[in-house]
Amino acid sequence: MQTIPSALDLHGASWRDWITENLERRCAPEELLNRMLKTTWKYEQAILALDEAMALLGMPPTTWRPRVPTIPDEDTIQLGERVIRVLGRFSSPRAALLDGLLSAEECGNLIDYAYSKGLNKSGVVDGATGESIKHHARTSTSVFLTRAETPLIDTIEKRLSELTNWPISHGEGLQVLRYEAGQEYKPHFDWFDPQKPGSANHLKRGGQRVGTTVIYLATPEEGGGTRFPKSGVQVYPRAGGALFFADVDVSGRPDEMSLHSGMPVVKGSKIVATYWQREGPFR
Ligand SMILES: O=C(O)CCC(=O)C(=O)O
Repeated sequence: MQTIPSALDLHGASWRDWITENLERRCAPEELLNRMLKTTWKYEQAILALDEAMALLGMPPTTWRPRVPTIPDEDTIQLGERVIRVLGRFSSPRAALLDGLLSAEECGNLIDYAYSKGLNKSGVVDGATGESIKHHARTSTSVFLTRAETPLIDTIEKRLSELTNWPISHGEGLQVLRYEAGQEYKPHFDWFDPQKPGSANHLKRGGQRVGTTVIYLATPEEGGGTRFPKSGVQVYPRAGGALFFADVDVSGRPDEMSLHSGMPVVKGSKIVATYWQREGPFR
């Protein structure tokens, strides 16, 4: 009979010893998880291994579990009829590149709906006041859509909630953005800096932003990648695909590695829908 290795043994005895010894030394499980995710450990396996070790050591295993949106550690994710393929995973920031999140028809219908509402020059949050201001760092046009504004938007939000295992009530509405040649969004964080006065009102509306999904609705002919300058990772937009990334680390702290940019479009138009998830219900 074949025995299934325990999660704790998945990466060999030295990892098993490292995990148990550090837990015995009362290191925070979140810190260990952060370190493990910078290596070959996958998110869910690392959590299982920590749970197993804590159970072996007689510690209550479920009290520490991180509360962040998470995409299952699988190559293919089936949600109802839809099959979503995971094309890539990155550990810092924690991110997954997805194919087939939306059908071509859904992309087209969402674009048409956004256009029917009208797109205006995009804004950025002013750190001092919290107001949305126009800024040379962001040159796209965009429109905010409220939660469940149409049956299609409701379907997409439910899909994203199921995919990331995060309540739909914690999601902000979608924002549809259009970039023409030369337009971009320079490096920025999606999280609100708790040190800046302008963040207070935003944080009151559901806490920190913990997850971002950039859904690619239209593929530009050239350029327009989404780039993480701190890790050097860049992904290229393909309509129907998406890039999920966590804005916070597994302890819920803003992740500096999540600095990202929408690179300038060189040719054609790039259209995306951005979906942000908060730590609590969004009001
Ligand atoms: O356009 C992109 O690729 C990224 C969009 C983005 O950074 C954002 O909406 O926060």
